[in-house]
Amino acid sequence: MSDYVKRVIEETKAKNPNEPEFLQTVEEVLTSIEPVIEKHPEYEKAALLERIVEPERVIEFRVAWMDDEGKAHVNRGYRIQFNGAIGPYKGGLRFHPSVNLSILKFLGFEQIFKNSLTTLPIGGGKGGSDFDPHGKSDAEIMRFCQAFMTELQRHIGPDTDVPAGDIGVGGREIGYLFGQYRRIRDAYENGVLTGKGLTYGGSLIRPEATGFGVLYYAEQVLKHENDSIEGKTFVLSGYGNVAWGAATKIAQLGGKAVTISGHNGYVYDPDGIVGEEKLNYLLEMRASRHANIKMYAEKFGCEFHEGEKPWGVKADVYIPCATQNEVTLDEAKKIVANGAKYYFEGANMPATNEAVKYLQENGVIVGPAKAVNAGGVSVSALEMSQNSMRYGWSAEEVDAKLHDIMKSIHDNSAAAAAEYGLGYDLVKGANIAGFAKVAEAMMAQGLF
Ligand code: NDP
Ligand code: 2IT
Repeated sequence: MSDYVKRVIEETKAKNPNEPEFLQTVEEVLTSIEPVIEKHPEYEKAALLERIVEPERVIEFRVAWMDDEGKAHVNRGYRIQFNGAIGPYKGGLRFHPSVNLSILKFLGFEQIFKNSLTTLPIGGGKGGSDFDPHGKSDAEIMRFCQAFMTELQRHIGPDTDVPAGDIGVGGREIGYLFGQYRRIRDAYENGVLTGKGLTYGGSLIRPEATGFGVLYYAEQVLKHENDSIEGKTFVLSGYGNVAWGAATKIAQLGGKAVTISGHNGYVYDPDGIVGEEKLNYLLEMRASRHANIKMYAEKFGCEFHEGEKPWGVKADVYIPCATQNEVTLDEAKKIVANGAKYYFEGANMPATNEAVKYLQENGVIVGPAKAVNAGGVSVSALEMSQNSMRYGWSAEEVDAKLHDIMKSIHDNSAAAAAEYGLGYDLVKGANIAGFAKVAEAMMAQGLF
């Protein structure tokens, strides 16, 4: 390994001992871009890697809100403005009890390279709170979002930092967040958030974008292998925004998703999660106060595997769409044993680094998160463009642009890997292609 890369990984570990998820991503990205670092000795003198692993700004704040019984609660809010070299900070907000600095720093770091890969001018950021939306009433969600935005608003803006959704933050939450931003700022700056409703500046296809993008990327990979989606069986985890979009597009392309999952287990539906009734039910479940994957099994009479993950189910293609580290080495072994050829990351960092390595070494083609799930943030950037123009594109126009972007992401990743003699390694290729643009912009802008 290059001495410079090795040193920065060690220093980052020493500086952030309590941030395992962040360190996992740093190790993955920095080891992937080694050949670029070797080609550019000037990066070490400019301390480029030391700078890129350090967020430009970390904001942490108190969020106090009142429940329906009049009891006060306090949560912690965050926004990580990780890297603004190629555009305003851009990335989602996650509301989940597991949220902490390590999780948001891994997501923010990953977002830098993902956003660069989209070919669009957006920097990397991420935020959220350890607030748990499960079981909360609509009024409680609204009061929490208002309290969260009361502080966040002073740090963001359409040209500064543009948050969006992630786990626990969807269209409803974005609406409440925007309402509070508008009330405090007294300006119609709707480019400050993406994933908005269609009546106040949202983009068509943004709700579908991440899941559709996953399949548009997958199509490129399968084409490369002289293969196609039609007739393939898919194992998915999650049942939220990304899993819904992916299952919808799989059905449209003639494939069949046979599993979905939540925190408490997975559902096996051998007939496939196809047809409007089932796909709409995913949306209903996700929006419900009592969201629980078991509801699907009961409604459609399928097997529910309590406390289990779906990776032992046999399929052609595996697409994790829930959360980080849901595929460990043991689970990667199950995927390989099932004879799978493809694994695409809908969620962010769904696998450990050793699991990814095992999949690749055993002939599974891995599409990494920062490439595969970049369709969501891509259409977010298109939403920003439409807000600036004060004009909206049709669903067909946005969908066509999304398709082109996902193809570029695939092609640029494959070309970057080939350029460095790495074959068809889409993991290293995505890191190299994403890093190259940010590195050049940082070098051009001087020491900062
Ligand atoms: P949603 O909130 O819509 O859905 C989250 C899903 O993940 C639910 O099925 C939830 O199940 C499950 N889940 C969450 N936490 C856990 C956990 N600790 N263990 C097991 N299951 C869990 O989120 P999204 O669909 O938006 O996000 C899913 C993933 O995709 C995340 O990794 C996110 O970062 C990533 N992503 C999202 C994008 C977007 O545009 N929304 C864009 C790119 C990536 P349950 O309710 O039972 O906990
Ligand atoms: O992880 C992600 O890319 C997102 N949650 C979407 C971010 C965005 O700004 O649309």
